[in-house]
Amino acid sequence: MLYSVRMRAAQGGSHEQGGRHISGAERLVPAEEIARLTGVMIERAMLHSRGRADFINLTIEAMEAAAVKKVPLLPVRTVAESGVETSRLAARRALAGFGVNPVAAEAGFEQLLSLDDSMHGAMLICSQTGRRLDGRGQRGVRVSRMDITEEAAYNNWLRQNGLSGIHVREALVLAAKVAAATEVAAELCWSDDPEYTTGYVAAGTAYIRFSHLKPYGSPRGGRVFFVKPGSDLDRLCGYLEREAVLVTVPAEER
Ligand code: WAQ
Ligand code: MG
Ligand code: MG
Ligand code: MG
Repeated sequence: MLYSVRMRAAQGGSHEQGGRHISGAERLVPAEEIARLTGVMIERAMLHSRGRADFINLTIEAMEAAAVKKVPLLPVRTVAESGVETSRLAARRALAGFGVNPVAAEAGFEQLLSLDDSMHGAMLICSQTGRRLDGRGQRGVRVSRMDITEEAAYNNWLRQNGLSGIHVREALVLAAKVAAATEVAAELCWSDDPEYTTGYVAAGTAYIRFSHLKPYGSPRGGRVFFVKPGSDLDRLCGYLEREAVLVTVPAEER
């Protein structure tokens, strides 16, 4: 049996009461790991660089093991650009390469940059028109119920790719789940953690990192999922929010 363990933390009350989002985490683990993991999650919420949480929601839920879907990690590469403008330009090019209309990419950047504070989830934006599709406002769509299959193999894979740290470790898992949705053309993301400037563009074939998608010190970040026209949004949200996914390390890269 696997358990979905989810934490979300806010300041100034709960997310529902309009509290400011501080941090969140999502894992899928066997029973014996729950106690240690929840301790780590709570510590993280209390000591976060975005501020001290005064509301923490912890959810632990058993998942039907037979319903767990497997998807592979995405091949990763890094584009090192020292400036924010050059990084964003390179990210726009990557989005175009994944079939996102430049008008929609522009709208995605604008919507991310105009957030006055961080959202809890992601915005769904049409990959052709740039129109916001989810109608969830500041809450957005929260991807949930995912994890890596084997920790040790993942650690090796990260090391081989020259990657380390909690941000990239979690983002690669989330991006693999999102990119596996046929409705999603591409994802654009950067962190809301002030000291973390690296962001990425991901799609079914690649996860491309850009070293400066925001200025150092900015607490503004977010995620945009560019959705193909004509997609079934209920099916997509059901998959992102509720279907359990284990992300696997490709056999030839262990
Ligand atoms: N589902 C949907 N959106 C989410 C989720 C989720 N589970 N978790 C976070 N977000 C959104 C939300 O709007 C956050 O404000 C925003 O993303 C940023 O979240 O080096 O750490 O956890 O390759 O701060 C990317 C680069 C790091 C990693 C991203 O995001 C790398 C990161 P954070
Ligand atoms: Mg996070
Ligand atoms: Mg896809
Ligand atoms: Mg964060």
